[in-house]
Amino acid sequence: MPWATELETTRRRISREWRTKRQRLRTTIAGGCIESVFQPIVELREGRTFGLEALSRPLDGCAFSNAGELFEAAEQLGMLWPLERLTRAVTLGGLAGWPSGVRLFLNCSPSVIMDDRFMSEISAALRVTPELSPADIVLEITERCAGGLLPGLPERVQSLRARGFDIAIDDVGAGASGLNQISSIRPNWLKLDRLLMAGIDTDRFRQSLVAAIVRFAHENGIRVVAEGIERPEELETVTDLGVGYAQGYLLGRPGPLAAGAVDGLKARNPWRDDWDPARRHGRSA
Ligand SMILES: [Ca+2]
Repeated sequence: MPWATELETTRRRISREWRTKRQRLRTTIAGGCIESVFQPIVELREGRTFGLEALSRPLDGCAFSNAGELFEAAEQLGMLWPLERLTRAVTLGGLAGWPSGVRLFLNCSPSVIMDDRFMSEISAALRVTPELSPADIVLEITERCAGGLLPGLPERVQSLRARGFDIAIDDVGAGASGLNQISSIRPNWLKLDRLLMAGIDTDRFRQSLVAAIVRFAHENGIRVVAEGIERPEELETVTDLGVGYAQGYLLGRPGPLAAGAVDGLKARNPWRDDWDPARRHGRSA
């Protein structure tokens, strides 16, 4: 086959695949084929559930098999706004029975936060959501959007903070969540990526790195969450390093929000039996 013909065939195939993917995405969004599940974020000093991160995943039978594939397609096709609008609506619309005093951690892509519709939309949603006010919500700025720091993002974040929201930088230590982003956004929270945490109990180098982050956070009034904690040894290590909050399968898997779900999640935490916060007297960040 001449190369020009081969090129044209490839171009048409790719174009067809993108059209199909776009159609699958439109169908998913139009059909509302998303559910929200919630994973606990535990405050380590007292061993209590401090917050719940809302995670969205496609329903069974959806055109996408998992959340990663779904959000990747939305980013590629420039459709993050309608997808995240749907996930926020599903999350905020399903808060009946929300436990009082527990914060909601909500993922938002930088491009969505920068959309002029974001502020008015989330404000309107909260006006009809009696369970929560902005002070109960931590907006996690995710690194799903490639391309680094968007122009105007620090100012937009500042106006969200002025309205009462807390701001977290998500996935610190992975991908686009770099030092420049942290120094520009000045977050209230840092969420340390799971890749930084995996096996941290046997890695002195990463322990030293996390200790430095904790010191920096403490000096600047920033709270730190260790993500992806799966083993008691990892939990023990991050606690000893002064990390104040943790999240991961060891502390609770994502689950539906039902009455008593928080207590249920806490009761299933295998580390709770021998948890002794009294012997933890390191500072927390
Ligand atoms: Ca997150």
